[in-house]
Amino acid sequence: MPYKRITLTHFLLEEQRRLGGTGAFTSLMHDIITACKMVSHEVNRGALVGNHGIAGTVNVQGEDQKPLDVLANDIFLHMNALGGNYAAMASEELEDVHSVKGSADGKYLLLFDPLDGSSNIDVNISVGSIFSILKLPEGADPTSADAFLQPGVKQVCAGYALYGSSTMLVLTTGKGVNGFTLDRDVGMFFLTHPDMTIPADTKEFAINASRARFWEPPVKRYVDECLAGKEGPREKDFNMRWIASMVAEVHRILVRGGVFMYPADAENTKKGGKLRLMYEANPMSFIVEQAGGAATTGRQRLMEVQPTNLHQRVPVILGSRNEVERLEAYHREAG
Ligand code: P6P
Repeated sequence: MPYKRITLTHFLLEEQRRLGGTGAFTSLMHDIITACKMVSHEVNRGALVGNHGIAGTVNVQGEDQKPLDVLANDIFLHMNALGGNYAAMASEELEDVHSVKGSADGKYLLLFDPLDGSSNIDVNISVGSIFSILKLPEGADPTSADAFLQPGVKQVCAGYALYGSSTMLVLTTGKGVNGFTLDRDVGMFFLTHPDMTIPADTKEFAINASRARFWEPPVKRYVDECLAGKEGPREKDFNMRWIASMVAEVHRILVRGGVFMYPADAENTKKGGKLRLMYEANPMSFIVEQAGGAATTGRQRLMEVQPTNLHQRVPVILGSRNEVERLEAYHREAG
């Protein structure tokens, strides 16, 4: 019955009542929800309004910005400042911390990748927004990046919006993972994927196989065993996926299991890896762990990495728990 559906706003209010919250959290989530709806609208208009191509600017990562990268970043900065809940924000698209004017009592810090996978925009493949919320530490200076340098276990909330065949918002506040689908006609997200859980085993792995020549031995061993199929040591056939959009990969894993790998390799190890710890790896690790999966650098639980830099990169292996643990064992055996 469509009219028995629960909106995301109702879901958050129920959470607030259950946890005895003050409403600040519900209010700050509302601003993120609005930002995601606005980005979804812009992504879906695509080439009709000149949102393809490049913006002619380069971000702090040294990557060509797409018009939608810039627009999504501006939307997140503006919409999330209005509620006065955040003392400061950090974005993949900004070198430094973005202080929020006039939010003297802001208790939270927001970190986000406003449009992850944006190289897929022009070819109409799913992209997403990733966000992570930390508490502003007591007495910390919100204008300093140091206030943000907290390990992933300190996150109070993490989520992503996936701009795919439907727009979904997937969220955890540390009590499991729930997925919501945007009903454009009503303009609301409705609960469609309650209590998302990742199967512990899988037959599907995701890695950019064009980097095989750079892989470390434990990763090469794992992938070779998957490719060996039934006749190999795993005694089952595997499937491979690579979308080059982390949000889409993680969502597939939440829905049907799998393992996603962007490991350290001979080419990226000097930079620390490819993906960013604070606003890609940490929020996705929180979500994956809350759904019963696991997330590691290969040598350490990702959410226990102590950050040293706002934009630091990190190796990422996450997904079905038994597969991630197998990869960790291979890293240990390799020494
Ligand atoms: P590659 C997108 O740029 C991203 O940060 C992730 O979303 C994605 O998983 C990865 O990089 C893709 O990297 O090297 O395959 O283009």
